[in-house]
Amino acid sequence: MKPIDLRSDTLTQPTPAMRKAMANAEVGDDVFEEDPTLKKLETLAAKKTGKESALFVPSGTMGNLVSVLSHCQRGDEILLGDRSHIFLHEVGGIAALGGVHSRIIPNNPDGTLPLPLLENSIRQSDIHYPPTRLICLENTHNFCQGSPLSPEFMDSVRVLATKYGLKIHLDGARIFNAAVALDIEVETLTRQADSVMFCLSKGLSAPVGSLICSSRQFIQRARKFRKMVGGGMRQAGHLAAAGLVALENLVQRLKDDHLNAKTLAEQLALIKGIELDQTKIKTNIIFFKLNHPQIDGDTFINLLEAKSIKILMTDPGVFRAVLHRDVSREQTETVAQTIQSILTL
Ligand code: TLP
Repeated sequence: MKPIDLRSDTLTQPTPAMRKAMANAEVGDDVFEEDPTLKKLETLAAKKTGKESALFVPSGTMGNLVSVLSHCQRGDEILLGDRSHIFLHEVGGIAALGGVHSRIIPNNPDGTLPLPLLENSIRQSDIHYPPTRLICLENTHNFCQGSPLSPEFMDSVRVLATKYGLKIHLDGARIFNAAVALDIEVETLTRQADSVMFCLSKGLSAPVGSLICSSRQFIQRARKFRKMVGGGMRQAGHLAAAGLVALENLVQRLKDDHLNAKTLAEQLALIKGIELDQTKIKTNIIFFKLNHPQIDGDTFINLLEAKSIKILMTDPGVFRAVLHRDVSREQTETVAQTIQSILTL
């Protein structure tokens, strides 16, 4: 039996329409900037985020790295949340490869950053200090229950950034989930950022790829850094073709994933041994804690695997389930029932 795999929305398989578009894509050499399909995708991405220009990169991690490299010099400091993907899950690339210093600020549970603390963390000019250059935000905020950040929060950070001459980079790996959850245009969430990275290979189901969107000048710099880190691609239009299908046809269906997440969260919250605040579930990501006298985290994962269900343990006793296109409404019910039966053994 094919497992119900809730470990991530990165697991989504390309749709039949994507496979067809990929096979038939008109392509060229993108290092020579001659791939028509890739150019079409970059133009569409720039339009959707309200930016002048865009650059296709193989992954979200490379997108964030290249963006930070394009904003910062070695020795610069950036401000970012302690639960942010860039800080937690990108192998410290910005420090290792860019010499960029991270100043972390505890995220609020909804993924925002406390504004007074953010402001206090901006360095004064002093011989002892690295210069603060950039604020990084994440929307939706993966490790804060997939929370969408509001345009109002983005506006407040913009005010601060402008006051102190800082730039804003937005890790918008799941920015389309945020826009769909808030029922607003993506542009409303990206206009305050100087650069934004979003992913095609998560809930949008494309097999590969992310985009960096920003000003023409920034994208020129980013193109050079992408080449430096080995991300210059050749007939990448085959990949871009799937991305076009994603942006044109698969955005609105993210609502189904959000609805499934809400339903699953409601059911899980009723199960004894599970700690979950279902009111916090706004998109496709659910985090919950296990609090059971006999079953520890590893045992729980193994019992679920034995029933062909996969979820991630992100910390001891803390689990993440991500809803996506390859998990149906019926399967979410199976998941809830299975967890209930495991925990009432
Ligand atoms: N996140 C992955 C894991 O790395 C945790 C996942 O399964 O959620 N920004 C955010 C907010 C992300 O969630 C991710 C991937 C990335 C960047 C990096 O994207 P990729 O995996 O394409 O490098």
